[in-house]
Amino acid sequence: MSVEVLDGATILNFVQDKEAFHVLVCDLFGHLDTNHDGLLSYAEMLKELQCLRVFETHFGIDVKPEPSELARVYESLFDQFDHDSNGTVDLEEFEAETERMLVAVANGLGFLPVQMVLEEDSFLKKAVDRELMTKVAA
Ligand SMILES: [Ca+2]
Ligand SMILES: [Ca+2]
Repeated sequence: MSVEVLDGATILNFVQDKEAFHVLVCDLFGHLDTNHDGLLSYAEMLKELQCLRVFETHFGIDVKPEPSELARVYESLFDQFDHDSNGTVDLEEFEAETERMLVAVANGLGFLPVQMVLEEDSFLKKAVDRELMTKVAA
């Protein structure tokens, strides 16, 4: 974990670099797909869903919910990913929803830089790393 400063543009630039974004999404998908069947089940998604919840806490949306309530939150997040409601998330659904969520976060941040504690493998950390690398290269 590290503390990073980022704003909406950091995230948008990252999402708009389609090729790099796709590679990372595939990477994360493969990482989550522990039984390698090309689909993410609810159990496999749970780790990622928990990261997304960390997000919400950062934005002060949430107060500590009951465990049963938490399970409902995870299920509804999973449903958001599972566009065709067949009980599993395929790569296409995963990429589309990840992009949508990141754009929503970016719009929420706007142009005001904020400080966030980021997990090493999270998308936001990669977005920040990427921005730093572009700046060094320029
Ligand atoms: Ca799987
Ligand atoms: Ca599905």
